[in-house]
Amino acid sequence: MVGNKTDGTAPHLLNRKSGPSITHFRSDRNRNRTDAKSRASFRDMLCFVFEPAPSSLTRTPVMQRSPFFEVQRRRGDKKTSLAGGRHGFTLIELMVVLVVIAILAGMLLPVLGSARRTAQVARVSVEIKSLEAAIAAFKLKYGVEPPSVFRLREDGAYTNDPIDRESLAVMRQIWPEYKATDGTPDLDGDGSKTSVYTMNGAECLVFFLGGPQMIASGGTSTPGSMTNSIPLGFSANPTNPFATGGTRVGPFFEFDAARLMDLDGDGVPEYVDPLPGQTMPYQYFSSYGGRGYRLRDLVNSSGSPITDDALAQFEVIPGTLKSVYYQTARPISSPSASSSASSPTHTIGYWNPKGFQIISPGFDGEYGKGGGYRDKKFFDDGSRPRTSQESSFENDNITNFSGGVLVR
Ligand SMILES: [Ca+2]
Ligand SMILES: [Ca+2]
Ligand SMILES: [Ca+2]
Repeated sequence: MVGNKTDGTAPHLLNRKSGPSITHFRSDRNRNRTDAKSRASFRDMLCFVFEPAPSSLTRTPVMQRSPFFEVQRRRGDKKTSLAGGRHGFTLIELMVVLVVIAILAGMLLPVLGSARRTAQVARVSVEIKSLEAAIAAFKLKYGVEPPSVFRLREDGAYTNDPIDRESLAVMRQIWPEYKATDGTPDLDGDGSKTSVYTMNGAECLVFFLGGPQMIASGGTSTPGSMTNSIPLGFSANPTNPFATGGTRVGPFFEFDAARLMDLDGDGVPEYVDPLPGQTMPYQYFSSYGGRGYRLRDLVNSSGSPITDDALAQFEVIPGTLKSVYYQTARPISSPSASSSASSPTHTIGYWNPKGFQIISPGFDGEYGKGGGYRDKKFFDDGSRPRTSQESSFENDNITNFSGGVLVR
């Protein structure tokens, strides 16, 4: 077998090694025989190494049975034979590769997750900047920033209620030629002009930047279901700004319809940020051109104003943000009834004291309680100690005064 293999499989090897001289070949005949034998033995060893193992010892039955590897093997028949019959990966090799991939993936996934989170926060920050620009455009047109509490009566029957009076004052500033007591068109299209809308800050943000078509009949808390809320701005007719059609002013912001929701079901939508699965809206609070954040903006869940300073909390939605943010631990030295809703005193120490605050609840959908915040640190607001859970709710909030996430 050795001799046959030697003579039959590698004559070129012998010819090349034997050299040009026949004499030389003959004189070294014996030695060449020995060399040929040893070369044959070496080739046998190579064959032993590279020959496929007997089927009973094959350690890759799954791969060898796999149609994929069968096809690959047939395609590679020529190459395989030239390479001395080498076959595919062993199971051990495959497992090692898988383990290495798993380790690399384990190292990479947190980095990718962190990068994705950073990108999502950046998107919210950019949107908040866009909202700021929209508010600036609104102010450029109308001379004032949108209020953060507003009541609109379709029948124009405003009362002596603080919110009614304040809303009339806002409309006189924005549309001085409009006679609010004449009422509005049937904004929600329910067939009657009796609807009353008391808007909190989140709703004012949508209404004043989007226009009267943002009001819909009946609401739902599901984002994306306010299908008939269309941002078309206000009528350019100064005597009838809530009319539909005609030349428009605005909209000042292009709302994504898929992110409009109506948490309190009053027909005026709120707007949620683009974080995945977000269900709580941007909050908006105006300082009324630096005159101060006001108690009149504190509307409770039933739409009534909170007039007691002891309840001086921005509880727009129950269980959520209870105050705008201020920079000192206790800006309210002695909350008392003497500091009433009609004489706001909370002008010292707030963030953006001459502007407004926009607050996203962040990834956890929780605002926390608001209040004292400065230099990546939360303060007690004076009413009760802030718990670590309350702080954790606020740590991921994204605002227009902290350069992105409230606390990194
Ligand atoms: Ca109506
Ligand atoms: Ca609403
Ligand atoms: Ca939060």
